[in-house]
Amino acid sequence: MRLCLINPSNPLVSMVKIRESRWNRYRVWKPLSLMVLAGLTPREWAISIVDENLGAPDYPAMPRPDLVGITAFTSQANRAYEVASYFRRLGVPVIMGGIHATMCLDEVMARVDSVVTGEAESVWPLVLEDVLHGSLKRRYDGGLAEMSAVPCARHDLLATGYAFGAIQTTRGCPLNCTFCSVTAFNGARYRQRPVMDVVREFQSIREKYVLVVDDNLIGTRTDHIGRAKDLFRAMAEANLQKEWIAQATINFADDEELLVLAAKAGCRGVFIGFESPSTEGLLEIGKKFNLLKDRDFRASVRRIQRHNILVTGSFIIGLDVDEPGIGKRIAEVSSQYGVDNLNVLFLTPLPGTRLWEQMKAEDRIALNSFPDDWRYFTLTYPVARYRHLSLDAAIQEVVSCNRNFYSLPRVLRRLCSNVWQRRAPLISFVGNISYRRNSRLDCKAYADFKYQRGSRYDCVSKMQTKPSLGHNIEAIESASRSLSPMT
Ligand code: B12
Ligand code: SF4
Repeated sequence: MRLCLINPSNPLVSMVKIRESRWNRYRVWKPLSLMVLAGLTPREWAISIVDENLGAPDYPAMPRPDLVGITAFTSQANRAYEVASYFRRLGVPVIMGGIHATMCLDEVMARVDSVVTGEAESVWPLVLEDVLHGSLKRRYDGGLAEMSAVPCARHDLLATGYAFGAIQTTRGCPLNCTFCSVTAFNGARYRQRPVMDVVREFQSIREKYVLVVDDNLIGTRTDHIGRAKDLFRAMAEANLQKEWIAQATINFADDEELLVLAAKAGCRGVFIGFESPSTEGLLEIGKKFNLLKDRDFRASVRRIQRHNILVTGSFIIGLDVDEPGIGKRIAEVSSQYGVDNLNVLFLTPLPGTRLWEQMKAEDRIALNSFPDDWRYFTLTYPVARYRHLSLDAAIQEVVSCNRNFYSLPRVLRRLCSNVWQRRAPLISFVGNISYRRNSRLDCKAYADFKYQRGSRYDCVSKMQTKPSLGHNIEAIESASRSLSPMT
């Protein structure tokens, strides 16, 4: 039996534009979900994984599969439906799973034969049994998996074409920020895989560089951090010879022993969500965690960097507290914090989040013709109506933020400082150049975006009839005024 697992591509995602920027070659990441599913699949199935991010294959030339499994983030949903429809026309049953299928169940059920919601570990073997017996059900719910049931992913199936391997060591996040899907999907309980399972899986990864996909590798509580230390000790003892990057909360900086162990285990970079430069902004999105301990962010970043670990800071533009000038402010604040890279994104109501519920209730989701508009839910397009920023102004803030932070003098200053401190200057330089190039590609994409979707923001009259929902009518009027005639 042939199983074909597919990761659909969205050409609007800047990091998959390899032809336009060769630096993106270092930023195409392996679809771990499909490698985990393959790890759960009995050996009698012949499995192929198609990652469209490396280029869509010639499907008609492929041997006909007996079953197709498709994964999708929300931004990949449209392409997922196209691929599903192609295989269904051939009479091949199509199953979809992952975050979008879980959050938009009805939409997905209407377009595929069967849907797996939640984490797949507890149900995937049953799904395959049902396929073999011709009794595939319309829906399976995996809920939250036991972490000891997470198998070693099949890293051998996607052996070439990637700069980084991928692994997961924990799931879930207790912080439940309003804009983030993780707590809704993976739960608030922080669940950790057994340390030795992780070490063994690391050993099966061929790439020297690895992305640890955990949303927060170290967790927020003392016992979480104790486990992270155990993991790092075991990784160092196993002498894995890997270098890896991960995501963590800013408390990573607070424990010297944790930093020493992480560096010894191969940590070279960490991605931290600062989200907003203001207290009001952090309160608005529910990330009070960043406000604890009266934190000095610059000192925290420095403490991490002293261990030769690069820091990428992530911020959001479009919060209700954000006013014109926020882009420049974020660029300045990030430079003050001393981060090596900056990732700035539009506030995006992703289905299943608290933000989605709020914006939907307030009629602030501007791009709401689904499933067509999902393609813009990449966090690099403004899909909502922001309180103080018109469509043009929101785009302008992101552009000016990137221009400022990734100006050549600033990039060179960071390079010199990293060379001086012998802190992975090459990796940080490649990161800077890649972000710089992608922000330029995004600028071009915004012109098309405004042409194709700009008129959707032009609904002042509709919103004026609902003042009780808390809209700033002035901001909305200015949004419509600022739309170019092209839109
Ligand atoms: C790694 C990661 C990335 C990598 C992706 C690597 C890749 N090619 O897959 C990179 C950095 C490229 C990335 C990019 C983006 N990401 Co991202 N990413 C993640 C992260 C941190 C981990 C995903 C992961 O690998 N998990 C490990 C696997 C094992 O878990 P899983 O994917 O959930 O799969 C399990 C189940 O869902 C299920 N399953 C999944 N697929 C299928 C398919 C079938 C057939 C079945 C049966 C089951 C099944 O089984 C698996 C085992 O239990 C998640 C956060 C999270 N916790 O999910 C965010 C997350 C998925 N990303 C998110 C977003 C928004 C994006 C971007 C749009 C924006 C951005 N700038 O980051 C882009 C879009 C990229 C694109 N191509 O469209 C959101 C998605 C929300 C949504 N509703 O779509 C998340 C949830 C983060 C968040 N804060 O909300 N991301
Ligand atoms: S943004 Fe980060 S800290 Fe907040 S809920 Fe998501 S994973 Fe947790």
